[in-house]
Order: sequence, then structure tokens, then C-alpha cells
Amino acid sequence: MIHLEQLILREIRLPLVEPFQISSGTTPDRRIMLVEAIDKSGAVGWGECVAGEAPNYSPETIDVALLMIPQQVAPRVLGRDFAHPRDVRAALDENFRGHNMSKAAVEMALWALGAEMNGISLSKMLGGTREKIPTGISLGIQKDPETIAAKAKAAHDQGYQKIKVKIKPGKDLEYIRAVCEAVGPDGHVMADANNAYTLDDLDTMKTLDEFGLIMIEQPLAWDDVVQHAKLQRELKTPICLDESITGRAQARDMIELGSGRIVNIKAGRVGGLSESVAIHDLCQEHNVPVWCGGMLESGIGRAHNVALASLPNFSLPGDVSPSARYWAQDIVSPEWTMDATGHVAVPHDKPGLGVEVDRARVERLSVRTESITKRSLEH
Ligand code: OSB
Ligand code: MG
Repeated sequence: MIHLEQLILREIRLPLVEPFQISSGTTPDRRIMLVEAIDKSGAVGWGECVAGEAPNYSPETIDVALLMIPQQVAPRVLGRDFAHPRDVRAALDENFRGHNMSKAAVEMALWALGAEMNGISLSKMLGGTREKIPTGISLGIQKDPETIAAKAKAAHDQGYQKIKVKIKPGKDLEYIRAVCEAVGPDGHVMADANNAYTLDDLDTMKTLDEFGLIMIEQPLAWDDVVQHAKLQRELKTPICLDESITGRAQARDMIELGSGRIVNIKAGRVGGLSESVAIHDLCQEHNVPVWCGGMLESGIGRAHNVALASLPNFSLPGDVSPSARYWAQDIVSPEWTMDATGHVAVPHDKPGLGVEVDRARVERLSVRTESITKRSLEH
């Protein structure tokens, strides 16, 4: 039984080793909110809020999450007993629309706490079976095709099993052509447009369709499933939805309408791990493969992603690249690493997240800290 005594929110600043550019904006450094959930026994579980600095991926931002968690999320969970972390989702959803990333940050901390208290790995707690996760890299938009091709080749040589290339109009066909040539026929290449196209760009999409990509991620509007269905009917390449799938209901709509054939699951985007598992299960019933997306997480969010990606229908490589791809130094030990065959090991024999949070470093990196208890909420 979990009895949630306290939540501690911390905002840390973590500089990326290189700025990350997608069609809708550039992230030079991450502002990351960490959530520490503390049980009355003193046991601790960590979560991470993936809301961005700007609302260019989803309407949520870290500044809004810093208001939503104390005002709306915390009162629904503090001082409460939860027999199992799967019960947290219902408490957060009742008459509370949206704000999935705020909900997820807390829900995921409670999953980590539950696993810790049960002495089993988060992977086992979620029903994971995989011992290692095939890993992909997500490459941001670069200044020219030569630069992206060199990065893709280096990643392929390092063992990455999937090379995702961010595209936007004008930085698409030549970039993808250069990458496909650089990695050769055994490379698995995909494109992620982050909503940069409309059905007016059908010619570009049809040309893209000829490269044999493993999928094209979210080409059309961030909240659309109808236009994507029209586009999918015109393409051989599977469409993978990311932004549009904000919950199980949207995954159901995608399947019913044929808006895509693959789902990128990000626990933050869908409101947490319970909803992620529900989407995983639904997709499995319909033979729709899923994979775990990333949001440039620190080692804490990455631990959650690795655990989630260990479920059986996560059959495509996840964006769970090792710590060094993002950070000069991560905030967990050991840091996340990838072997030469492009796999990240699931720490399935360690309780909870399976990594230690470097508290001293988190304290040093924190620019704000807020403790929330049931008592503090009453004042
Ligand atoms: O669309 O998948 C995306 C990062 C920020 C916002 C959106 C996306 C991404 C990534 C990063 O692709 C993947 C990673 O964490 O390695
Ligand atoms: Mg994406």
C-alpha cells in the first residue's frame, strides 16, 4: 500500500551536448522538472515531467506544469492510499481535462515508488518481458544533407538499429536521400516531420514514399487523425503517429480510421504509464506495432522509458539513446549505455528504476525546489 506523504518538485537545467532542432523549434538546453514522491515509510520514487520549454510539440510547457502540479495534481494524490500504482490514473482523470504531462510526471513517480516498495523492477511491475531494448537515434535538422548523412553514418556504425531524421519542407528529400545512401541497404531509416506538412504536399510525400523508409512519423497536424487516414491511403510507407495520440481513445480512432500503422508511445504525452500500457495492449490486439518515443529525458525519464519499452509489443527500436548522446553528465548512476549491437539493457533485477539518482548533482543543478504536503496545501 502506498500512502503518499510528500511531493518535491525540482527544476533543473541540463545543457544538451548539441542543440536539438525539429520542424517546430530548437531546444538548446533542457529545463527539466523532476518529481520526487515520498511514501510515509520514507520510500522514494522519481518521475520526470517532459513538458517542453515552449508549446511547439504539445500545448503543455514546463511553466504551466509548475502551476498545474501543485494546484491540481498534488491535491488528488497527497495523503491518499493507493493499493497499486495503476489506481492513480483514475484519481488524476476525474473532471480533469488534458495536462497529460503534468499528470504523467506524478503518476510515473508513483509507479517508481510502487516498484521500489515491492522490491521489483519497474519493468516487472509493468509486465515487461524484454531484457534489452533495441535502440534508435533521433537526429535533429542539420544545416545541409552532408552533415546529416555523416551523423547518420556515425550512428549506424555505432550500432543504432533505427535512424530517425527530422524533416521539414525544403529539408526533406535531399536530406533523406543522403542519409539512405550513407547508411546503405541494411540501415533502418525513418523521417519525423513534427506536423510540418499538409495534404497539399502530397507530391513530396509520394517522393518520400519511394525511399523504403520504415515509417514516416506525424507528417500532418499535431491533433489530426482524419487527414492522416487520407494520406496513409496514398502511401506504401507506414505512417506512425506521435503528437496525435494523446490517449487510448486516439489510438482506437487511428486504428479504426487507418490513420497510421504504427504508434510512438510517450508516457508523458498520454498521461502516464497506465495509459501507455493500455495503448500498448490495444495496439497488440490489432497487430499494430509500437515503440517508445523520447523527449530528451534525463536518466530518470529514460529509466521509465526503458522499463515501458520492455513490454512485448514494443517491437520496434525505441528513442532510448544512451545518456552520452544528450548530456556531458547524466544525473543517474550508472549512466545509460548502449552496447555495440545497439541495445540498452533493462535493469530488471534491480528494484524500482534500477539506477541511483545523484542527489548532490540534482541539488546543484536545481534552480527551484517546491515541497508539497497535504498540510502545505491546506495553507
Ligand atoms: O517528435 O519525437 C519527437 C524530442 C522533442 C520533441 C519531440 C520529439 C523529440 C525527439 C527526441 O525525437 C527523441 C529522443 O529523446 O531521443
Ligand atoms: Mg515525433
